[in-house]
Amino acid sequence: MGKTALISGITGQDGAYLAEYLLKKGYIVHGIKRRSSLFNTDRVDHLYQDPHVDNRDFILHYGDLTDAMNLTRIINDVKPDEIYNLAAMSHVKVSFDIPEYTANTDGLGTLRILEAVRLLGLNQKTRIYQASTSELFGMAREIPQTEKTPFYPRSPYGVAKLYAYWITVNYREAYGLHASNGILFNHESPIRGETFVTRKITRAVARIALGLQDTLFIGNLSSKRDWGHAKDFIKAMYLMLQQNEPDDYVISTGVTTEVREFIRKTFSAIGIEISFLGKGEAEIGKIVNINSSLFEDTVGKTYLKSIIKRNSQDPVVVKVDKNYFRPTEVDMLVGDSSKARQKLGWIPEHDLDSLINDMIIADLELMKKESHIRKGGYKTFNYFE
Ligand code: NAP
Ligand code: G4F
Repeated sequence: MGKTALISGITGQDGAYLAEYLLKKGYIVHGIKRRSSLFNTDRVDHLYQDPHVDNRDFILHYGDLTDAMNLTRIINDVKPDEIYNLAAMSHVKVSFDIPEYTANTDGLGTLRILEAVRLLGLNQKTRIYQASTSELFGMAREIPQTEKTPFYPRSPYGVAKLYAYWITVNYREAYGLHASNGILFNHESPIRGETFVTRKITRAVARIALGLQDTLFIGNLSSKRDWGHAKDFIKAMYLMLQQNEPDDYVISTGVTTEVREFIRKTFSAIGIEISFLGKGEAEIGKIVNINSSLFEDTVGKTYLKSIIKRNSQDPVVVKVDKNYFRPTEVDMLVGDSSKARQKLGWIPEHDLDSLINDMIIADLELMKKESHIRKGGYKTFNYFE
């Protein structure tokens, strides 16, 4: 018999990759999805199995991290060997708009899962992974950040996750739960939420290349992040729950990059060289060269003429919009994941260039569909979030 895993946040980026990974390992995967007025299972639709079929190994349950009774019932029904608590209101900027909801979901939600496992007497059976975050380091007290670096969160999201981190440690120490925190640095992918900065950039660059959008409006260009690939990072979650002892681990690539550089690299991956001019809110990103053969290879010959024409009329493709700035910012994150590499044997397979490549290729494909839809006379929309 394979193991049984329960994933909260299965419809999110990490939940989808983790579900796929565990299914390949022979797990029966249960997931918690929220009720929504539109289908919200895009990222796991390829794993979906008809509920009328026997012996399914992928099963979804309606639930919400703010509903303790519902979580307790699901955990009691499933009696999982492993719980991966990935559900969260995960957007740092949005957490300033909905701080109480964020605290409830990201902070108390974790408590609800831990308490359910304890009350159901599953302490010895069920191992728990808590999705902690490098946002805990916030105004980072040292460079690079390790498991021993003091926390200094800078957003309602970071503060809620701080509670979740410590309540996980507390349940481990108080009740002997096999509960581990993965302190994951930013990880991205072609299925990253569209409003996180990397995906916002790769989508916008693809749209600009295809003539669907003129400008990328962006916030703080100078903040630095340690960006890895989600496909690498979910493997670390699994590894943590295979250890004899629970523990807390930093998961990161060890390389930090400015938002500005991420934008430059993304354009460059499709043959568009841009340079940044000006300062603060007046900073702009301007096309300085187009490598026609690289553009043709990556984007397609059909689109070359229009990008050249557009460049001759208006080469400015990036503008700063202060609405994307945060009340308090995390300026710089870079992690030291030596402990995970040594104890878990975790080794990431992607670097930043391969991540960007993966994302821009996927977004070009996606946006080409939109381009065809427009050419067919139908309406499509720009989202500037
Ligand atoms: P994501 O794409 O935003 O997915 C979040 C998931 O949580 C979605 O399935 C979402 O459901 C679900 N969710 C939100 N509120 C919920 C609630 N009240 N009850 C039940 N489910 C709820 O996030 P991700 O990037 O996969 O990240 C996974 C986890 O790792 C999150 O806890 C995040 O905070 C943490 N983390 C992420 C990173 C990163 O760089 N990606 C780094 C460190 C830590 P819907 O699909 O219905 O919205
Ligand atoms: O992509 P971001 O929104 O991610 P952020 O805030 O680092 O949070 C992500 O990583 C955390 C791990 O450290 C996770 F815990 C969290 O759940 C989430 O996945 O922003 C990255 C940086 C920030 O400094 C932000 O100010 O990019 C800057 N930025 C500049 N312009 C922007 C924009 N961010 C967004 N979302 N949109 C912009 O237009």
